[in-house]
Amino acid sequence: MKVSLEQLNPRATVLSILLLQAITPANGHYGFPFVEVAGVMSERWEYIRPTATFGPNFDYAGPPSMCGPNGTLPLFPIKTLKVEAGSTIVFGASGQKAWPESDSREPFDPKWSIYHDGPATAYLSKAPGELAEYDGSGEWFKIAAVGASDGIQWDVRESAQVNKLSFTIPKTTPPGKYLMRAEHLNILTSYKGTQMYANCAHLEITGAGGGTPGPTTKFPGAFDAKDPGIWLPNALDHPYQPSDRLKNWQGAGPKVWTG
Ligand SMILES: [Cu+2]
Repeated sequence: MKVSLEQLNPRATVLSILLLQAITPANGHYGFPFVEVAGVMSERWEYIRPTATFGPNFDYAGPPSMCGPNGTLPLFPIKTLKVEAGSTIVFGASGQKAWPESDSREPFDPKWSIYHDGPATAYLSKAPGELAEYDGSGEWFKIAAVGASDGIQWDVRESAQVNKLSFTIPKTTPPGKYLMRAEHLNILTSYKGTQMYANCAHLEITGAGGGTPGPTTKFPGAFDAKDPGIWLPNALDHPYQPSDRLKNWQGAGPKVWTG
């Protein structure tokens, strides 16, 4: 049955309007629906598991902590990007363009940049079979943490106008099909705390392998909201002198495995 606004009581109408305002794309935040392939940005959702929304994710302990809302399995079929271990994977950022965001096919906009300040990380998890059927319930290892290389300000911040996150696949990563998770955090002292933005790509990693990735963790399970790698309000008080704590930021979850 279709319900028009007139059929709803006045209180419900006000509530509906407030809800509509809360989900309007203009208020949307961001995600990483693109990857760069041989220097060219992919299509939206070509290699990335679609997510319904780019709204801030506070569910550090639940399934959305893995690949974003609705990212436990692909919402529709996507391609797998073949890459050699040792190469760099570039995730392209975008603001929300439609509701649900998974319906959007807007191309990469190089003028758009991440407008929140905070650290970034990347993780990999090997699928036991096909990526299309992999729910990410296996082991995950961290391959990168991007903090504040000057020890003062996050590398990814509004004033730096960053629109891509680049991560190197460790050279000795065992070959296979992997989910690759890219995350950016928006460090806040207010409201519900740190906001998480995460998306996952489908990768087929080639190469000689030889490494034993670890330590590993699980999603969900790697994080909680008060983890000292996530709840970082003091990191907004930029030090006058470089701080090793910001410079050497490793994030929540396991240590970075470099191969
Ligand atoms: Cu935001």
